Amino acid sequence: MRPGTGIVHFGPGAFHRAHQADYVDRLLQHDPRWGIAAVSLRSPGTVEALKRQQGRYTLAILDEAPSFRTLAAHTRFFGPGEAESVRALLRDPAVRIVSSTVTEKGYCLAGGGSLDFDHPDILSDLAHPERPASVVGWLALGLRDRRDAGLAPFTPLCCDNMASNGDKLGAAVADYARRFDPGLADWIAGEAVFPNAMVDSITPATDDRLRALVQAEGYDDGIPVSREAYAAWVIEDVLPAGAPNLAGAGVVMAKDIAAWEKAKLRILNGAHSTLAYLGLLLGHETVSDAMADAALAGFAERLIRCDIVLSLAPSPLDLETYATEILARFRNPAIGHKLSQIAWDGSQKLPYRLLDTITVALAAGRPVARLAVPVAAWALFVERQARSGAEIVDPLGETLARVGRGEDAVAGLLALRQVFPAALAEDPRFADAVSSAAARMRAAGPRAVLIEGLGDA
Ligand code: CS2
Repeated sequence: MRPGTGIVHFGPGAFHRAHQADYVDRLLQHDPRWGIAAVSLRSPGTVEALKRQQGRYTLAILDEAPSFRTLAAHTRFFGPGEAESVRALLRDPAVRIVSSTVTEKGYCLAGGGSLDFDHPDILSDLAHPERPASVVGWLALGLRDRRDAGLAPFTPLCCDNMASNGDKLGAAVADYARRFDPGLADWIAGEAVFPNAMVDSITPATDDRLRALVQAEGYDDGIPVSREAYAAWVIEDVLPAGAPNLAGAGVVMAKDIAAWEKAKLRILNGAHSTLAYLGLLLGHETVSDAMADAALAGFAERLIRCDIVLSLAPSPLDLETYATEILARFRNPAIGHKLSQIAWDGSQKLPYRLLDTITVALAAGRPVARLAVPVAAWALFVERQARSGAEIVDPLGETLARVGRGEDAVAGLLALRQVFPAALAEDPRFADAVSSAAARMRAAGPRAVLIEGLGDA
């Protein structure tokens, strides 16, 4: 039976197609109502290719022995210029979930996590709410149409790496709606749920190496994706009646997902960003290369076990085992996960990945010298890119380049309130630790600082 379309997804990039689509592909074996409509309103490439391949593409699982599967979870495809069809679909009562992977920056949030009303997309959406550019604008428009048609809301499901991602999205959509339709804001706040969700699977960007590997297996595929074998998806158990049975497809539905979400963001993503900035300064290319560098791998492990895990206690999870598994996943040589990919969008990633941990440590009166090292490494990375004229892929890219070229890049970066809240940046224990780590890295090199960081408890 041909699957129906019950999910609309904004941002069908590699992560969505390797992770969520794999769960939905399994779900469809039992319940054909939940096919995904892929929406990419800015870049046509992926949706056009998906359309050409009737929604089928190869998922390569790269672990000890590679394996390959064909996924077919997507039923409809919308690119730029198809906004009216997307709007009609969001009004379809069969659509119950509207999910998104648009990266942290795609939600147009200001430092602190609430909607940035000065963001150009939000300004444009407020001027033309019927022609939204942002996901926030789309969700509000779709929910408005549902309300006007007397329908129940769909459930927006954020699948990006932000702490309390559903709460943040819900507040952003309601705050946005309040500017032009307070009744809609109240209806959204009263009727719609925005589940928090933790997503996890290491998914490198598709490159020629993957295309060749898939081709050698006999698949003629322009848009394969790859990931490690490990995958997890934990969703706050608040989906309304009539939602798909995601638990039946391997999703963990949990009452309180904060512990999972924090552990994943601070341990896995925090260590990933640490490996990325330090690894790039040391001349490494991939995560597994960085993990093969004993000083760097040792530092990352020490940071996790002595600093990050403490920020998560008490936790219902077995964090030591979780940390061991993550370190093993980072060593997977079959995944060529580029450090430069992880280094993107540092201004958006640092707060959830490292600064939250630092805030907890400071509140508990613990030292933050080691935790300051990756923050200093980010600053030196920005400085290096800026001074060599290399691109800084980040929504604050131009600002970072200007500050990075300035006389005191570290102080200039710490002054960016979009990244470092005043309470943190103005705490001398933090500011001094970052400046001193940066100064030691400049004087003795990053490796010497990593080795020092292994020494003290
Ligand atoms: C990575 C993540 O690119 C990055 O910044 O840290 O995409 C990471 O691979 C995933 O969150 C793993 O679940």
